[in-house]
Amino acid sequence: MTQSDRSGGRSTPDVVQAAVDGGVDVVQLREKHASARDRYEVGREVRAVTADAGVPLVVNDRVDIAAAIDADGVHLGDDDVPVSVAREQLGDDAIVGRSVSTVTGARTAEEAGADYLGVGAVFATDTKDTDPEQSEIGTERVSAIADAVSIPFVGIGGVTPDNAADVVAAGADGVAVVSAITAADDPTDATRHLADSVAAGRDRR
Ligand code: TZP
Ligand code: MG
Repeated sequence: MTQSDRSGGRSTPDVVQAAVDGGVDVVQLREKHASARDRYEVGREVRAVTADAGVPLVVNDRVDIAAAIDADGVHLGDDDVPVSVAREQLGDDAIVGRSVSTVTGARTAEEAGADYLGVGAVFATDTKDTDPEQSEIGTERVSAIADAVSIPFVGIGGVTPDNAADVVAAGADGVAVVSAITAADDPTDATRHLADSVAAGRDRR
């Protein structure tokens, strides 16, 4: 996941390249404060980096940008178009993800046809202003959601190499991060450490 204003002056495509080099499985383009034109321009560069590496790319919020840059899919939240609308516009093969923070929300998103969920915020984070009810849901909620749905999901929010294993051991299929990679001195190294922590979490199941 990228967010250029938290990338220590590095360009988004450069951070994505570093994360890809470190073994990231999926990239989400998250340029919350950028204009549509900037999202499109940066998105095209990120698309080139991810396509070269064979890494899927999803676009946060915007179905139109996802279509315009030929991304693999879109990631939607409460303020975005419904999953069914994105599916209709992007097609059956597109990846459509949904942010949720509750068991009910997770079940609803699964029924609506989401391919995967982003669950959080698991821990405290400065990256996103989350409503108090949606923040710091903790690993117990992660386990409850794992019991409630069968689509894959990633835990997000305050995830670092130190706690990613706990999120995965609790039942998440993986983790999604912003600052643990974008603000790292060495984003490639940080990605490797996250992957090691995720693997350790799987071993604890
Ligand atoms: N959704 C829930 S928490 C969050 C998003 C986008 C922010 C995650 O950022 P960080 O820096 O990994 O805590
Ligand atoms: Mg959104």
